[in-house]
Amino acid sequence: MVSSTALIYDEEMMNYKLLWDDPECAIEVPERLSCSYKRLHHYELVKRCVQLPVREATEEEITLVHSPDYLKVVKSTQTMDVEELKRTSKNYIAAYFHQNSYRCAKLSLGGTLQLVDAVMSGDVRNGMALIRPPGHHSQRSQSNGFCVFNNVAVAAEYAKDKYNLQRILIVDWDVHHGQGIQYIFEDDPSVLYFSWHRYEHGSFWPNLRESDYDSIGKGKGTGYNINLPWNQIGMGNADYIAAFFHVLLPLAFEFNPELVLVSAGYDSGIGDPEGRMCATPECFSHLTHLLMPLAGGKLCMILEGGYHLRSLAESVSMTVRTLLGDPVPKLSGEMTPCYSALESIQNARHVHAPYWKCLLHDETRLLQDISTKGLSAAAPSHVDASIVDEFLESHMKKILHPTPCISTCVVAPEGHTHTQLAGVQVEESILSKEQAGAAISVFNQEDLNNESLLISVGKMLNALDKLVSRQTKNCITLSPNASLSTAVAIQHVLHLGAERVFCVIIGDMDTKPKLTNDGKTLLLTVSGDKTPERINSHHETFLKWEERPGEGSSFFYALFRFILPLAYSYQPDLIILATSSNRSIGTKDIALINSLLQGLAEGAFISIVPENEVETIEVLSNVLVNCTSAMHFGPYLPPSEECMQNLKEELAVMQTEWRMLQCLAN
Ligand code: Q9C
Ligand code: ZN
Repeated sequence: MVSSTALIYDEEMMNYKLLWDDPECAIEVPERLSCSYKRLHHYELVKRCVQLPVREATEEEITLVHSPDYLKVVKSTQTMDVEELKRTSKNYIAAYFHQNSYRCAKLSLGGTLQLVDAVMSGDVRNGMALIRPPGHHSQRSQSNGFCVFNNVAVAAEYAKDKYNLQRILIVDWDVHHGQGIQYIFEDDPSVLYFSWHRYEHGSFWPNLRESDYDSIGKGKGTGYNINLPWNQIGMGNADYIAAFFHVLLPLAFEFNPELVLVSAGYDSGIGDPEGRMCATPECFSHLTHLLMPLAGGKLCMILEGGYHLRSLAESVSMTVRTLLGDPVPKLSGEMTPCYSALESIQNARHVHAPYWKCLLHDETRLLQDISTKGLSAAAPSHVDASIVDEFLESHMKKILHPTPCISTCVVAPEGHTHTQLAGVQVEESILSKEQAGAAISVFNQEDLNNESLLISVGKMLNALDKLVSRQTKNCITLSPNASLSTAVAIQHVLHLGAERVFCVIIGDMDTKPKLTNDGKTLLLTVSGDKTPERINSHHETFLKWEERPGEGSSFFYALFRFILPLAYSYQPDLIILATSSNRSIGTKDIALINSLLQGLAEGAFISIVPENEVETIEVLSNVLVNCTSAMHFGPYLPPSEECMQNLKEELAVMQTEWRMLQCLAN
């Protein structure tokens, strides 16, 4: 099982820069690379990655996307003097050439292809290419927006050819529209392109009509181009996560890609002079984490923009940390998307509904009169870059905690052997008198005579102590009585001072956990049975969900439409995922919910499984120990009418309180 992360970096790509005065291009500086790399060093991330050398892309590779004439022009800049370079640059929009531009552009593209090869061959699981020049604005015969060759577009064509891929997802989280990528794949259904971008109704660069939400692709590619224009600056963590839940992720999972390429621009992060958005560095951890279950984990991050050096470097570091499988820091800020973001989300969902099954369940409607239209852009509030530096200095200290030295605590019956669990810490001690006393309220007399149960619960309580004090990243309990262990676990973590515990119960439990009515627990039950009565209005919810017969899955719909937005709204500090033998969803679905919930509560997660559920144990421990689930979900199977109806009813109740559930502006 590979679990390594590749890092592509070569300081030779710093050997070009702007040689004349041009305020528009002045932000694209060589230090963008060295600052990012230094920060990775600072966090000791470089040595944890597999460092791969760059190489020059060949002419054949370049012309997978670019015209031979354009290649000739770029090549000719090698021998130009400054005046000629300046003249050539002026033939394009927001572009500049240097004598070394051609060489660096070849390394930048070649480095990208090295990453694709490493990931596709299985040498590494995922990786990041720290490169310049960036690529996503460049077009068949044009340099544009600091981009020379379209690294990501060539990488997609290259991967299609070399590895015979049918479906590639490109996620462009740079704050600018990658119009170059859109043009190249507009009519190609094998490449799903998603871009969010500062747009302001077209008043922001590159000021294109075709950057709006209604450019959905052409011909056979109709439905495979997703634009999410931001019509206001200041979009933040909640807006980005909402865009992922309500637009990108359902479509991406339905598309079921074989490879994911990210146009990873960090000008969408806080402090960037171009983007003027507010997303903090850990947001990029979450975005990365949410993409990791796709394509069996084959995820390539390719640097695009990012012009606030500190913000760029921190966000790059958060991305690489997450690729390596470190716990994802809690997302800061209010988890309520803004009105303008919801307008954009609503419209993007509406125009794509005819092409994607998973969008057909909800009512979608077009918002014709967008609230911010006609308003002039907010008065330019000049944010001093150094204020952001100071903010980031303290912010990162606040959100980053040392990674627990134990990865996974295992509570298993005596003599249990399980390959995935080899080498992780196994709890040995049994239930002490005091502990039994504290947990006693959920035991009955019969339980107290059940020695194997007492031993299991005793070990679990020790493991929970380690979990709450963050000595262990997560925990898996193989229990002789999962339902009772779950009830004890909830009680114990509250006793240890947990403030917000998100409990997810898959299947039916005999012992009903005792819940407090103080907001300290949020209970979600996913079961095939009919809905019991709700007692604890906004802190208790039941989802009727059944796996449908046939190849494929529908569970991701419930995840992105309901479970994850609920969890992100609640912002738990601990998660309990309990599975019973009597469950209505498949093992893959359990693996997926397990993986995705790891993005919350800094990974403080306990999984409770019946000890005889061998397959579930295998899958869960793989996710917990290796932070991976090389899953392939197959096609999207729409859920039954009855399940959909139930989900809608739950949504109606819950979304008044939990704001990330909302995907309509009005
Ligand atoms: N004030 C990349 O991020 N200038 N390119 C826009 C608006 C061009 C950005 C001017 C920005 C190009 C890769
Ligand atoms: Zn950009």
